[in-house]
Amino acid sequence: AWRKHSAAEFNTKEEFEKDLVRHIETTLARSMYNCDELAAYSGTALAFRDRLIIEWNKTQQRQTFKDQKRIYYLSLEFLMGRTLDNAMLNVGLKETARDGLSDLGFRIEDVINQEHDAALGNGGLGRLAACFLDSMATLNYPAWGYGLRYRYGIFKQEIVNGYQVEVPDYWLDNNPWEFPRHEITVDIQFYGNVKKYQDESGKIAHSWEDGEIVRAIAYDVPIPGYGTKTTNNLRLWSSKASSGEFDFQKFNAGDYESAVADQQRAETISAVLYPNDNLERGKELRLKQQYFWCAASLFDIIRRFKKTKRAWGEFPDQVAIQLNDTHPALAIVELQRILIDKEGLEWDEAWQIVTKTFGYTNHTVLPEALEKWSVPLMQNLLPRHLQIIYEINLFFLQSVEKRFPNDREILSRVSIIEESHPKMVRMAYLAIIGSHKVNGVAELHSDLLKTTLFKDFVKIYGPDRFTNVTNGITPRRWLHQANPRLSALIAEKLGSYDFLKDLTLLDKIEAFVDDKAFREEWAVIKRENKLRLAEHIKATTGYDVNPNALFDVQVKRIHEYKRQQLNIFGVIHRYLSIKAMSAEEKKKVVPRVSIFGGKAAPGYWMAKTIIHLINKVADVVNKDPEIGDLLKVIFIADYNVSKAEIICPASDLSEHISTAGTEGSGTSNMKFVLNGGLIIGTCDGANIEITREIGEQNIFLFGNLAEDVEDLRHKHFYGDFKLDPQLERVFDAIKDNMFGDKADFTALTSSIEEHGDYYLVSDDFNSYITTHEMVDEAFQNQEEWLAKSITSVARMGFFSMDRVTNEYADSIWNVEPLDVTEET
Ligand code: 26Y
Repeated sequence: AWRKHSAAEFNTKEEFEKDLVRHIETTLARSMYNCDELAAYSGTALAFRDRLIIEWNKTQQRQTFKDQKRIYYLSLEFLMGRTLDNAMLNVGLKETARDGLSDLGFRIEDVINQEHDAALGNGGLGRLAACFLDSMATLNYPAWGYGLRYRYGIFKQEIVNGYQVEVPDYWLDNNPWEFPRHEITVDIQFYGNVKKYQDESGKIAHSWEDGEIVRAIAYDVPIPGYGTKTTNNLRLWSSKASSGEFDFQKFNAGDYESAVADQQRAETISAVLYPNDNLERGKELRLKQQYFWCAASLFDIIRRFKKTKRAWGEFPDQVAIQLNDTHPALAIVELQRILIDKEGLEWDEAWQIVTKTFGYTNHTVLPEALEKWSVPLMQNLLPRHLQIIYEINLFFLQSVEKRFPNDREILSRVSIIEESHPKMVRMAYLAIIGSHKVNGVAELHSDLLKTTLFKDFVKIYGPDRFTNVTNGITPRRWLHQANPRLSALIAEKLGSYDFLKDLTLLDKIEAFVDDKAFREEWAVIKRENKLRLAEHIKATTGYDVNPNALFDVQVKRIHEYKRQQLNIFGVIHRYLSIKAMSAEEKKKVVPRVSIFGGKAAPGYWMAKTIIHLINKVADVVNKDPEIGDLLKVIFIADYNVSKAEIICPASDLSEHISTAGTEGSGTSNMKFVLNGGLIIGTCDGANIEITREIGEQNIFLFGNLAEDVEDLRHKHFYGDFKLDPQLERVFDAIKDNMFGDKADFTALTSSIEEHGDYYLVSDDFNSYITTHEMVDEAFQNQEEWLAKSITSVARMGFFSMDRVTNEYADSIWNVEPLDVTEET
């Protein structure tokens, strides 16, 4: 009966308008007479937020009452993007809001565009975490995300004179989607020292003393599922100085300045997301972030567990913790520390609990992305944790020695401690040893883990600890929200939107691949989406692009292994070829727009050079009267989730061209195909499984295979290297200063010509160019292209994040969804 009191559950346009006006006039204290789009956004967000809060509270009550095992997803990154559109679609009231806003003189699209992206992540790993949250809620799993509430998310990228410039992303001002929980705090300790003592029973015990305390404050974000009542929680921790005696004394002693400095130092911990993607830097502040967040999250999880009054042995039956890469690997050590130092458990019993609780997901085999922390650094910051790591390592190595008594080498290879100067803690090894399951993110990637990086551990633990769960994407955001018209067309053919909850139902649209009206609509939708992107390009770059041209897109973080340099060299090759053509020959050219987007880590010089080259090529090509509409080069600044929602539906072809064996999975490949775009790609990451699902006639694969990469690199290293002649022509143009001062690009060309071409750009160049020629030919037959597009979408069901979530639940977490049909 108490539910009736809530005024918040509008269902009609009129009720929505009432709520909207009430929020604008009271919550925001604005007048409807000068209500701008921003106020309309805030009012709409608050009206929907009210609805979410009610289901959120009920979900938390229901989950507490049912008392089942819960999933805790620990990730330093959650690349959420915008929330309002998603919330409207999830509760099924977007059209109601559209009508209501229109009555008040607003276009819903403009209102939605007022929202700032929540960009607490770098790229794929962070977006995967966001897709997990969406799926776990949609499938009614009792699940919490835990992360950091950065004051600054990933920087905003501006392009000035062709160079990337980083601008801070201050996103928190009037963000309606978070709820500060000032009463939920945890005090976190750093530095200090370890005292040994005898407890009452005479046992040797340890206590971690002194040091410095920083307070963690919880901020909660509701995560609604699609078409379900379940609204889960994402808890983000913010750091603040603890208001202990210490400060109080300083204030009273008149040392105001140093008290404020302490405060600021504490707040620095959650101030900024590290903008490195796949590039480890070993900074102390980053280690502080990791421990702060792991310790606060574990304290919170344990507090919840203790309320159930269960024995510690039942902890793994109540709690599954998933580690998103090694960033939260300290949680393993922290749980062991709490169990033995605070709860008095024996080592072995505690360690059993720990390993049953954790699962570890690896996202990369790149050596420069593997986390290692210097032992002296850790000794200073987390002295007790370092002791425990040594202890874990000792017991582990003893067991290895017993199993392989005649293999001395294996001990140093698998030791958590690397015997370098300084010694380093290998976080991936700690994560493997402390978890019951380790998974890679695509078949090839998981196989490579087992045969290369973690080979010794497969020998030690057997193959069962290692598994694969190929990544996926949420169809709610990446089809329904990003491409509403395509979603509606599919729903019309299938008779419902059920495919958004069971993406395998998409296979039923294959029956319409020859249906003329359906095909025409499909083509119209792609064209509209291209026009929308063309408008964005015009507004942001000033360039006009021809919507009939082939839109060729590569958007992702800029990294040498992802090979944007291969793409831009290909573009230069195309440019030179067109320039050499007669007027007759030019008539046969398929017009192209080459679209790039992506951020470079601020300290990654080579990546910044690639961005610079792309922009310089754009300057020259786009202004060349001999080229006209035949080729345009566009760099879209500040690629992020909301831009991806515009870009993915508008591509004809997207590029996923990493050196074989280097990309964990890739997930944008899935987003593009799901939106009816074709792919040019290498046999890498999930491209391989996409090919298996959609058929090799529907994808443009090229390049050397992963199995050949080692040999090729070896050959290069011993001087057996010949620059591809077509690439040489491209380099000659660059060296002729065609794209500005050649000196700006020497690093890029010489990394290939002189320094071993580690990413095999030259080896793959010919195959890449030839395959693009096949793309051109295929594009000229629009009827066949359309058939490929429809067939591919129909076969993408496997890549739903819901399949991924269920696989983790079955094979790693052992967690069941919670029945929400009956009212509790
Ligand atoms: C250690 C630190 C510098 C670091 C920070 C961020 C290391 C790695 C990362 C991010 C990695 C990442 O985004 N990896 C991507 O994860 C996706 C989701 O599994 C994969 O699809 C993609 O192939 C992989 O590069």
